[in-house]
Amino acid sequence: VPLEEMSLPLFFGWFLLPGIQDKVRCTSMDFLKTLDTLEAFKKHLPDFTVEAEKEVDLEQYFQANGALHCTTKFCDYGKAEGAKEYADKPAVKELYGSAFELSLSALFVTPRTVGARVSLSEDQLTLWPADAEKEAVPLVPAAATLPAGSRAHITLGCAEGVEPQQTGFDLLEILALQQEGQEGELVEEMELGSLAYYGKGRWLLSLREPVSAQACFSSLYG
Ligand code: 2AM
Repeated sequence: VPLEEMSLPLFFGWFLLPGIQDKVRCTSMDFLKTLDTLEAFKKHLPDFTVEAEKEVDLEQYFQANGALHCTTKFCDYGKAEGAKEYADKPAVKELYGSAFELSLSALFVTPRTVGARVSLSEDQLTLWPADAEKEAVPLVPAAATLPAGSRAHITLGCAEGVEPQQTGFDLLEILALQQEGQEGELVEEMELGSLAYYGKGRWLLSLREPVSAQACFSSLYG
């Protein structure tokens, strides 16, 4: 990347503090460990992998990398549409470097990604780009009708060859189904919350107790 394009970061977002990163990673591992032993998961395994496997080790299936964060705006060093406008927003300038409490309300797993849904507060929504959901419309048409902040998530892992930005699309797909009135098939009450199946290998665990995660609003140059 040429130096003159380096004035804008790769992305802005909330970066989880180290202690809470470990906690979220452990919670996610526990969930994956339990999920792939459930009869219901085994029953729907053909929806999950195209290969005629009898079992899948979800902890191996997903690769995690980097510090846990919730992206607000992907800027691509200024090349992404609206990057400069976002960086110039008064809220972004004012709140840069501030601490926040993110609320993680659900975990979800698809054949492509595993992630945590972040339920943004009114204050946090001031940092959310207006077009975040609309950008997803070519892939998830119903995203146009979902409320701002619906795409907010933390990527916890991706299957081989899958880009992290897929996590947000996978979340939007599940939320679109919910909005259409599909509650998912309630599969099991787990210790962490209730697990529902949305077809095509999509699982959502609504956390009984949302996880509160301390995070710093900042950016990554990469
Ligand atoms: P993520 O937010 O779903 O994890 C660096 O690649 C970070 O920017 C990742 O966290 C990634 O996905 C996010 N990202 C990459 N490309 C993106 C895009 N086009 N739109 C939104 N976020 C993107």
